[in-house]
Amino acid sequence: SYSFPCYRWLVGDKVIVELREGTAKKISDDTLPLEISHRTTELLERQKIYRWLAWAPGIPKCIDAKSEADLPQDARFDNEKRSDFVGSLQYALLELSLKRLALMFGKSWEDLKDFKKIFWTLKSPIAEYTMNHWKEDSFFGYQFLNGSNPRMISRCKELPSNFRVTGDMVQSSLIPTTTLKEELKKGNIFLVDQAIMDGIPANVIRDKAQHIAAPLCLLYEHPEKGLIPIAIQLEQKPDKETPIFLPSDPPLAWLLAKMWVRHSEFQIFQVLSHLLRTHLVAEVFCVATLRQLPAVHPIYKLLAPHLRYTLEINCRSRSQLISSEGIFKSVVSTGGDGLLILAQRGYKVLTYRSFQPKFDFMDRGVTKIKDYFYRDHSMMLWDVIQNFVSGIVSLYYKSDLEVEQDSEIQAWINDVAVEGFVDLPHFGLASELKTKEELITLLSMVIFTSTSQHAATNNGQFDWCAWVPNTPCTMRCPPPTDKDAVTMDMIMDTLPDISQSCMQMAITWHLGRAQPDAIPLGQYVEQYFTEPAALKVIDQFRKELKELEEHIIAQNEGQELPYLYLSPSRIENSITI
Ligand code: OYP
Repeated sequence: SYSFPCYRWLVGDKVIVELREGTAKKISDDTLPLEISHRTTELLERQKIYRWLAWAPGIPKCIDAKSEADLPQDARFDNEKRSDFVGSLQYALLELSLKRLALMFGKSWEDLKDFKKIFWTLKSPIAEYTMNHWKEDSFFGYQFLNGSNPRMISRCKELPSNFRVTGDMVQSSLIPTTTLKEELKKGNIFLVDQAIMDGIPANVIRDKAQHIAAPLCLLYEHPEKGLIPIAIQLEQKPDKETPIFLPSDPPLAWLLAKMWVRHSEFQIFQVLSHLLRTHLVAEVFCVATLRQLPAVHPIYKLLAPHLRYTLEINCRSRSQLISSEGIFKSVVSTGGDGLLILAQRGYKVLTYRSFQPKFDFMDRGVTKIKDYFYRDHSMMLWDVIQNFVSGIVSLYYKSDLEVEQDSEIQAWINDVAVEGFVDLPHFGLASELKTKEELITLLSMVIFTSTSQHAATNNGQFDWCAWVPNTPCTMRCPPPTDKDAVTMDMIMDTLPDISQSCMQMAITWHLGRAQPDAIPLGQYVEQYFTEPAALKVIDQFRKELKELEEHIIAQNEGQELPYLYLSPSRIENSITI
């Protein structure tokens, strides 16, 4: 069975979709009037079934469906996937014996070690590592490079005017022979600025107001300790009393300041990096592809396997996760109005450029920072994917002119740029494709985003979030203003309550665990292409992925904290979860 229609067959004067042996064809390659009219008929039919919907203003458009039940059969999970998906969250709650704990609304844990009570059946080696090391500054720093949200950190050349750190404050964190000024110049100072959280309305859960802050965190690439935080401010607009938290502060104050940064990370990670930048972006290409490219088109055949199940998972997340009564509303601080406002802010500043790893790392000034495995693996994966895309595109397009004259491809890019990414003048993606190179870059971005980037953000979420104090999904008290007044009771009343912690654990497991029916990157189980030249390009792609796999495995051997989210065998071929 195929997810999306894939063959076309001529029987007398009838065309039967689903059953066509043979070669991919652009519109200019089809010569028989019947073939050409079939392309049109097929697209008209598809455009009736797959329609754009603005689910909310100011975010990408999506598929017009009230729930997954409205989707055509071709876009649905198969039975195995469906029962696994539905069963897995139930299983997590049961298995953790969270059922009873999950009902403890509003009840705080008594001590940090109590979080262990939900941490005994479902575990992962990195989640356990997190539990044992989460308080360490270098572990905190490491997560900005190789955690689930590895794109927040930028080189800091000059301190922002609203972040009043002085050289004296941070001197004791630096090696003695240097100064903050000198390190800023040398490029060893980095900034995580969570300004986008500023003023986001916080959720109210069971009548209790939750809290949100918009921290700034300064980091230093220490020659021995690696990347470490050296100063944290929890507000964007400081007044005289706004503290700057430092590693030399009372330990609980410093720990709580770091938790506030990690709490903002959770929101930005889930709503912007994960939902917006992978799920919703991939959906735009999915809808445009189904509406504008007939099944016989080479670019349809190239993309279809990378778009499998994305419509259904996104429908489920709109109806159960981010809806007004969904899981976000019941346990996350940006649930309610906040998450849409946050997504709209993130959408406004999206750039096509930032989806291309090379530019992303250059623009953030992080091309030299050490042990940035996410960066290194992303760059290698991009090259392998681009090589593959280039091989396929070159089989079907002999010149730039052939791209420019492919009316179906032009309708496709127009649908993407004008309909999907509606009202996004600064996105930087033109509504026409003029060259092979532009087409290759765009298709590489689509495949990279729906495979590698999704894996890098999604697959580690249990590892980094299962130990709830390391990445809290909500905060129940306002940020501290007096460093000397931070107590353990205050921390416990701030962190997620028992029931919220259970949900965080269960959902991140549900989404982050390896999917039982996963098809790994480059495995084309459903054979869309049949011609030998295309199969050869696919073979080469697999070969290069295998070499990359071996490289990554070798690099990680014996590492205490391995980075395996981007090893090709663990990357799914499309966004299915
Ligand atoms: C859809 O199975 C999805 O009924 C997950 O999300 C969970 C449900 C529905 C509901 C549970 C069920 C699929 C795909 C996605 C995405 C991006 C955002 C992820 C946010 C995760 C938030 C975790 C919250 C922890 C408290």
